[in-house]
Amino acid sequence: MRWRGRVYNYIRSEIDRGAKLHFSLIDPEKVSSTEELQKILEMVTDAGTDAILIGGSLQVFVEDVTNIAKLVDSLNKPSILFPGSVSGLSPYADAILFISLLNSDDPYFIVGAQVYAAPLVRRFKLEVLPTGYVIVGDWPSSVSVMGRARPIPMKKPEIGAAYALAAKYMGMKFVYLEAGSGAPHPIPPSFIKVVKSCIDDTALIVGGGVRDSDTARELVKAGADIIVTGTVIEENVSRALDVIRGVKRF
Ligand code: 1GP
Repeated sequence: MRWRGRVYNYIRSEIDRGAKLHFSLIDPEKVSSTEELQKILEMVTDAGTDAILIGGSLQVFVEDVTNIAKLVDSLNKPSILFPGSVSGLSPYADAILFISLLNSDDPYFIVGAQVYAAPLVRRFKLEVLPTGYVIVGDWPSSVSVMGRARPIPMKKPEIGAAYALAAKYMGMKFVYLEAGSGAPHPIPPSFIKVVKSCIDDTALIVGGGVRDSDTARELVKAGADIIVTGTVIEENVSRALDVIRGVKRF
């Protein structure tokens, strides 16, 4: 919890000095053993990942989230909750992406779950990172199904930009464009470019389907400030390390 209260300033100052950031996503449901996870966390940290996101689309056990947050603490990287539901909250993380799934058809995912979570977030004293979450893609993903989203077609960046602008005007500090975990394709750079040109200095997070360093670099070149990878860490950690190094060398 040593990063608590300093996470936003750290991210903001890195972006302001022109750096691009990488967040490693750990899904508690996919962790096979603590030893294995410890090894992976050490590798992504050594490669330069900037923070560890903890979360998944399904219900999780708070103990699993807490165990991951404690491991991250020992590596001195910020742990940031990325909850798929209220069950993803733990008092041991540094911060939380307090997300509103803006293009859900169900008000529960726009503000309902947040109302259930807010008193816990306060009680746990988590640092809050207000985030407008927008699902993009021409395929169903876990998050679009679970969140009852109406994903924005890849060929309609102007709609993505309108959502992102609305998030900015509502005071959100981050916009997260999500293609879905394990997406067949990441969001195209042309889409990112249109969105970033509208929201200026609001931090733009991009994730879903990023599996190699060249793709990650194209996304940051197009305007992504932060790249998130999850699946490639689970499936091919050496490729994940290439992605991290590619983003950090940009
Ligand atoms: C999912 O954006 C993240 O929420 C990461 O996606 O698992 O495809 O890397 P991947």
